[in-house]
Amino acid sequence: MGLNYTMLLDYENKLVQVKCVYYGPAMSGKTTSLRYLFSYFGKDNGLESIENSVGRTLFFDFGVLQFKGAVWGLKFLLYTATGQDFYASTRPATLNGVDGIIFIADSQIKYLEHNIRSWNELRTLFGPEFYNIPLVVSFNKYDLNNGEKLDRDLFIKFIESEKFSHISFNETIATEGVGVLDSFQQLISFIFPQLNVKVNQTL
Ligand SMILES: Nc1nc2c(ncn2[C@@H]2O[C@H](COP(=O)(O)OP(=O)(O)OP(=O)(O)O)[C@@H](O)[C@H]2O)c(=O)[nH]1
Ligand SMILES: [Mg+2]
Repeated sequence: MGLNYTMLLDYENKLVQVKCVYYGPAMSGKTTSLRYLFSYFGKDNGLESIENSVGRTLFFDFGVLQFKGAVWGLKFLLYTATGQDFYASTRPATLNGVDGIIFIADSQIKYLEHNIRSWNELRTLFGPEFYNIPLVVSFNKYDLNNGEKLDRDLFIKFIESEKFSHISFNETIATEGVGVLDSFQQLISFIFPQLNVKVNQTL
């Protein structure tokens, strides 16, 4: 299908605008991760979520975080794609124009297949361009010990990580915010390799 990805430069307002999407299987912790990020930057009300009555994402969550640069500002449009297959048809629209992806995998071995299915869907949506998109894989729910953990190395091998221009892996506990900021920082450094971006102050 071939989705576009283009960074937007707004010369008038001196803003670089990028779009990042949290993607992954249902219930892996995408919304929780993005909520944590917004609350970390003191923007608890900055995230719009379209949810059903039991807190599952219907279409997406969306919010904007803006950071100051010396001359140019950075504007991040942040989305989560719904993990529920019932709404799968909305995922390509959420991904369109994406500059970077944080793939939230579920660390529980029993969800290996869900992770793989979601990953394969993502790869199919992009085709060969997939490997050029900056990507961070977060093995989330790392705190859960009620069952075997996903074999990280096996997953990394399965996705043929060596094919990517920019990919990294980390472990997160979204409910406690552990590793969530690291994933975001890592993605930024992939998108802006030349910049030493420190996202500590929002506009
Ligand atoms: N123990 C634990 N629970 C988590 C973690 N991250 C998320 N959860 C819980 O997992 C459930 C699903 O989290 P969500 O953030 O709604 O998952 P999602 O990926 O947005 O789900 P969909 O929008 O339905 O695709 C919630 O009950 C969260 O509190 C984590 O790191 N550890
Ligand atoms: Mg969600």
